[in-house]
Amino acid sequence: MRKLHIGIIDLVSKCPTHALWARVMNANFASIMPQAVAVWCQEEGHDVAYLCYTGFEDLADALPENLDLVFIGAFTEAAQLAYALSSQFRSRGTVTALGGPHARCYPQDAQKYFDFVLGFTDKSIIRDVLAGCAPNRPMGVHLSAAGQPAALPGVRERWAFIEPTLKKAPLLKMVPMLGSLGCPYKCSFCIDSVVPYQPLDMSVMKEDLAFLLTKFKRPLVAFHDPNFGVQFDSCMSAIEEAVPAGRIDFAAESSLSLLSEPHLIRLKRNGFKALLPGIESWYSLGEKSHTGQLRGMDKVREVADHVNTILRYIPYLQTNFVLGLDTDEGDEPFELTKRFIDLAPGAFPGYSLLSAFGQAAPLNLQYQQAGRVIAFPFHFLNNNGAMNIEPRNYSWIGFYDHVIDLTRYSFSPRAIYRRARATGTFIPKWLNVVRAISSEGSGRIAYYSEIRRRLDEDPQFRPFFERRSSEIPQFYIDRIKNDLGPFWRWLPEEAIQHDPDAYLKSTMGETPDSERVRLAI
Ligand code: B12
Ligand code: SF4
Repeated sequence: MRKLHIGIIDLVSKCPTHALWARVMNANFASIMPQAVAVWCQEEGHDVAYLCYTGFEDLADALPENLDLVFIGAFTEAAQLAYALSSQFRSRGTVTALGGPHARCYPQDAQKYFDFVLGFTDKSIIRDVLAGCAPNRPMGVHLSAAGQPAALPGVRERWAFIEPTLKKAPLLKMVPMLGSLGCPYKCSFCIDSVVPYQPLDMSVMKEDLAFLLTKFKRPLVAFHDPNFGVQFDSCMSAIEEAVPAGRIDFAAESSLSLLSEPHLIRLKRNGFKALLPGIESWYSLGEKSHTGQLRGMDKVREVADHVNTILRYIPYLQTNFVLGLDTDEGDEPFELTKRFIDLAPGAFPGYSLLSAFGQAAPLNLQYQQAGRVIAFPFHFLNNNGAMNIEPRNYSWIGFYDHVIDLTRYSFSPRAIYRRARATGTFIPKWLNVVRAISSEGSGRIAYYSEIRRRLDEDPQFRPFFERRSSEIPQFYIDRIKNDLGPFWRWLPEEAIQHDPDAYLKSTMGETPDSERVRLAI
């Protein structure tokens, strides 16, 4: 096979940005898979140019012009940028392949704009793309392995791509690693609820940790496991065998049910500095938060207690909530979250608006069946730019009023001050303040207030939000145009739209209920 010139782009940002938080953190959010794909392509004897796009690079010039093949990794929020890039590359004769969360969630849509769309990806899938590297148009080919890969290149093998990416991070430098894939829990809204739990080879993890100790005085590792620590003892033993106590700092997403006090003692001893557990709801998902049948204020007290215990061991804690779940009704869920903020002031609250990412989760089929999914352009589907499911128990105006009120409460000067006081060490204190005063706090309050105002005043808003019209409000189109800047002209006109019910149609051959009858979910 001839030697191919291959480009690999990891779209961490969906557009150019100047935000302080992005400057400090985006390079730390690089994905593992584009680096793994780069390693595999090199192993097959090809030339690779890799770019992690953090929103500060000149995308037009960052890669060589004469590429045979380009792989783009994108979240759904970056889909429109990815589509525009693909059409620019195709115009130069480059074959394009899309992988990552967007390709997994919206393959039918992505096939219209890419020659290859990749779901679960292992080395043999990449070999297939390399061997068949030719345009597939108008519809790209969808390839997916039967499941998650059994092994992935470790840090040592990915280092040639990690190092230049971390050079862009001015302060914290987080090395992305994986200890496991999938999850044994079954949270119905989650992409991993149907992916079997699978630990990765601990000897690779040990080698990688030892390798990192040769590269940094004090490495910082971010585990990308969907639910870190499911096999807690073997994972901790591997760390203890490879790392002298406290020489590496770690961050991980882990569920509350795994964070018992004995586990916290061991996590602290082993250098864990940041944890991101999901609470999601005060009325459901008790298994994950280890609160069983507890509901409402009882669950708030129990979880706040647990979170305060965690904060005695772990300096940085983000607690994740989903707003707009079907189990929520009236003021209570929002008021309960405020009480939680009062009772556990040191935790940073991460809010996600309920979102159905295409075929990410089985539950999305039911939302589509019920005709509740709204075709907000992908650019806004990042858990806060838009909520693409009509809330079951709120009007849109009522819902946004609650979301704005809760966001204001969470990022008020009083809450920021209490969070800073309850956080022991400098970097976590500083991160919490920057997040609160930049895009996540004040930025979101301003954005949600604009949406709320337009729900009253913009004649295009309510019909679209209520699925009475499929015409995307000009407000959203103008934003995409503005954000994409020079790439706007490469975005195919129809790529602003997508079919919000494509998953349902692909699996059941059904159209959603055109009479808009609500099904009980
Ligand atoms: C770790 C994680 C993060 C980390 C690291 C992100 C990163 N850059 O990788 C952090 C905390 C930074 C993060 C941030 C966000 N995340 Co996140 N995150 C996850 C999580 C928990 C695990 C993903 C993971 O790495 N798995 C391990 C890899 C190996 O498996 P995989 O993702 O399934 O990938 C397979 C294939 O998709 C493919 N593949 C993946 N990437 C690529 C790239 C190429 C080029 C190719 C060929 C193939 C390929 O190969 C893999 C092996 O089969 C998932 C939820 C989950 N449980 O999976 C959410 C998830 C991916 N995140 C999600 C979201 C929405 C976000 C945010 C927008 C949240 C926010 N509002 O800030 C941001 C966006 C960040 C960004 N733009 O980079 C959504 C994505 C939905 C979507 N369609 O876009 C998910 C699915 C969670 C959800 N809500 O359901 N996230
Ligand atoms: S515990 Fe987390 S990763 Fe596992 S299914 Fe639930 S939300 Fe998904």
